[in-house]
Amino acid sequence: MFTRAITRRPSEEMVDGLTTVNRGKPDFYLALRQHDAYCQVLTHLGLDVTVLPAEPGYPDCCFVEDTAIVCDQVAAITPLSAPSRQGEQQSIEPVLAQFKPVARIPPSVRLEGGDVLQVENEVYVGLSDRTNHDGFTALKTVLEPHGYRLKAMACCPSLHFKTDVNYIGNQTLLVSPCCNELDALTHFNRIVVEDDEAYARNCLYVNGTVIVPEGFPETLAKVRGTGVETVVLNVSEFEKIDGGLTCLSLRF
Ligand code: CIR
Repeated sequence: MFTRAITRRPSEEMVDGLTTVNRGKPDFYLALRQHDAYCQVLTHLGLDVTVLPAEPGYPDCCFVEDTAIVCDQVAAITPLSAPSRQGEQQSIEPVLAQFKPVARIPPSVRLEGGDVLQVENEVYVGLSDRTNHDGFTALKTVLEPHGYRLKAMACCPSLHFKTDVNYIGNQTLLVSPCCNELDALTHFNRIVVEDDEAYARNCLYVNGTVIVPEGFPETLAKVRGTGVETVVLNVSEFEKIDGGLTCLSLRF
């Protein structure tokens, strides 16, 4: 069970956030309302939500998931790989330090939280443009002494591993067709989300409820078919800069 979350308000500069999609610029004021609704849902699901102010100079600052990997015993602060994002982690560290011991992943490696999928004590680290094998090894050094088992995963060509694979409870993953082939995931029940609803592979599981992005009816039906509770949230403005539901918070 999670008891806390950290989020950060989008910055007005989010209109210049990094993106690989062609959906136009985000509407900042609509993004603020969507962010409020997101925080309210987390609160409703029982989390004590710390909402940090936007960080000027960092258009992608609302995607706090990338700045740290938070486990029960420790939080690993990432160096962030995208040059325009390096430095976002500095203001997250003291906030996490209120709750956990923190360890810093060295800046010589590449590691972002969006590449790290945690299911109980199993930690899957996708190797992507943002996370390399040295980043995996550095995280392993921090987490293994606490009983976590880490596996490096070949990433399908997406921004982050969790663009393609997410846990929705009951030993079940949402996966892309490509990640459905990964041997290390075959012990999970797997629900394949086809490319026409690719964005909905990034659902967020919180304390027995799955938050599903609005506008993806097939995925919603598949998730509901597992019997889990669902909440649907519109995060269209974050989608425009490659951000999904998991990216918008750190949960622990
Ligand atoms: C980026 O490219 O870094 C942001 N525009 C999106 C980050 C999404 N984060 C995530 O998937 N964990």
